[in-house]
Amino acid sequence: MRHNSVEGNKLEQTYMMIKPEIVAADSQKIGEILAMVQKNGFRINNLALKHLDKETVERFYAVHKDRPFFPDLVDYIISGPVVAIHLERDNAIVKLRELVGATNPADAACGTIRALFGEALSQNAVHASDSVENAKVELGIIFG
Ligand code: 3AN
Repeated sequence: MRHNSVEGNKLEQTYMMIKPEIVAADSQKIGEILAMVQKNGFRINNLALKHLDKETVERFYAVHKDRPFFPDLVDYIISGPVVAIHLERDNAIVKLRELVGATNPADAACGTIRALFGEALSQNAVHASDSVENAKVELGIIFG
């Protein structure tokens, strides 16, 4: 594990995904979200506009496969292109989850990405990995 100069702060990788409703809405929203990410000290290691296929999204959300919302979640993510982003900074997992806010935009803290851009629990603007291990799996699925 690499460490940066601040003791105790681990340099981590994470996966962020701007979801289809934002990409379809207008490109200004993508720019605003990327600016928030960069202002918060994240480095963009890889970024791509991708229209994911069903099999990839089913693997990506495999942890939710028995949940009632799984079919709708998969259909929604494949409904249009997403912006797939590989990010890096110290404590990236926690820092990005803070910046993104709670899963339900209605519960997301003021100024977070989901509070600003999310529309509903099922259309919450962005995805952010919830652990170092899951980030590694998700980055592998999306970027190979
Ligand atoms: P997070 O993205 O905050 O880690 P997860 O992993 O619990 O949240 O959920 C993955 C995605 O599934 C969420 N981003 C959300 O779009 C959707 N989701 C989660 N719970 C529900 C639910 N009860 N009804 C509909 N969609 C949900």
